[in-house]
Amino acid sequence: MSVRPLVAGNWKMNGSRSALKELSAMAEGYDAGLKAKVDLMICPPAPLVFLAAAAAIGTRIAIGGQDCHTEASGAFTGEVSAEMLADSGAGAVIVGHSERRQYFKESDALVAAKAAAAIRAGLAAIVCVGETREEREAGKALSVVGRQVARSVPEDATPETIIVAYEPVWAIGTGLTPTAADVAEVHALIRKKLVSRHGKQAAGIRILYGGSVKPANAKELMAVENVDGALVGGASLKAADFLAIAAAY
Ligand code: G2H
Repeated sequence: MSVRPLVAGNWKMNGSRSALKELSAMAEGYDAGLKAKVDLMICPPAPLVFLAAAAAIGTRIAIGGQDCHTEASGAFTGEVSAEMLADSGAGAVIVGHSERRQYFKESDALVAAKAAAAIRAGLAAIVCVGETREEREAGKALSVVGRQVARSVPEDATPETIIVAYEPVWAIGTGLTPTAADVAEVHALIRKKLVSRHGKQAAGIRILYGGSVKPANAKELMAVENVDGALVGGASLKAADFLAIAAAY
């Protein structure tokens, strides 16, 4: 099955209203040639989602959140629900990013509940998985990622509701990337797990690679089988870099 690729930018806790000029520059550079090949999404910090979504109207650049609560509303001070993101104009939300798993102790079960909340709100959930350096060195990368996929992706996943992002923790923000062969091995495993649990339609679920994706390595990474796009952190903050990565398709 041919899957339309997605290049999604995760701005993390970076950016202010002035950063929206980068979004405008991305929209300007997202020309007909690129639009024919690849979908684009930017996930700014929560306070910018509404403004980014307004700025993105008519550009075909989707806007996503970076996290959500499992409940739609209630006494959860400081939290943002999937419904609120949808109401602000988001079309997707990242859940289970390794920084959430590591610093906020998010479990697979919580990530699955957040993904289910996203679907409830009409958002696509970008479910992140990935092994630590210790796990890779111990030869456990495939078992860890397989377990995370099985436990973090909700039962009713479809290509419209779920995107999986493989982000080896040791590659995030470090400049290190796995070899193309290692990426191929993990993405093949993720595809196999998705199809065995969610049926043939799961061949259409996009599996993104994330972790130090840059213009210089995007072509090689995006050419790997079962890599249906990228989740880009640092290099998504500047329009020129982000567009160069998208152009790798
Ligand atoms: C991984 C990635 C974005 P970076 O976290 O999700 O960040 O590209 O900066 O490694």
